[in-house]
Amino acid sequence: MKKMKIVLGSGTIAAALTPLVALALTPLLFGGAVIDSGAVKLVSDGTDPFSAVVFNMPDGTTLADLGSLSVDFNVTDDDCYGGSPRFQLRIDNDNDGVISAGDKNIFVYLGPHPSFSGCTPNTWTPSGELIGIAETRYDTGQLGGTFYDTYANALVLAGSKELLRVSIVVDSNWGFADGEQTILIDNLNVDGDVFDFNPPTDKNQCKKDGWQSFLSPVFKNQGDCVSFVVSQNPN
Ligand SMILES: [Ca+2]
Ligand SMILES: [Ca+2]
Ligand SMILES: [Ca+2]
Repeated sequence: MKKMKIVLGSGTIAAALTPLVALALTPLLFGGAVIDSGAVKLVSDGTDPFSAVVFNMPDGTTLADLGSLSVDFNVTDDDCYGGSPRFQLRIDNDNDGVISAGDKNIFVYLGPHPSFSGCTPNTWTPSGELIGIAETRYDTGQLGGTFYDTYANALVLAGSKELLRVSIVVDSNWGFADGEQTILIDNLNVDGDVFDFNPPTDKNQCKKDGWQSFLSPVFKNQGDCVSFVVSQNPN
């Protein structure tokens, strides 16, 4: 569920006047991640063993606040393996409000349960909604839980803790003879913000900080984004 901070004035209807526009999340490419034909190509190899798309979550977001999480993925080389690909939920376990050494991760594995390997190659596969599922895809080992855990128990262990960062990770180059694993991702949904990694086609996509969410091309500001849309749609 999106967090909306509503400050109630004393006996007034201040809340009704507060614009209820949550800022869009901004995806950050990490390691060998690149935009490729309107998707993100996550490569794990000798150069970049760990590739990811990373979202720093708004201050005060708890694990329980995360209302949706899903992605379409396509294993192009070689397979799902060794817990890759996965979502990685960074929990502020030391309660200091920032990324620090005392944090812990919950992992949410993709691919066929329970091995999380044997993915169908060169095929777009939807993860389905991962929030609220009963399937034991949540690895809460770092928080004192188990490798095969449920969403419900992840909430028991850390639901009220701050969720600092959501990442989708590919890092199993070590598991393959050629030392390389490649997975494409698209239509990534993090807490209701859906990223299709396509360029903007409408000026409205540039507004309300929307310009910050585009990775190919990258924009300097809203005006830069609007100019791009206009240039692509001269009529
Ligand atoms: Ca911390
Ligand atoms: Ca390979
Ligand atoms: Ca796309």
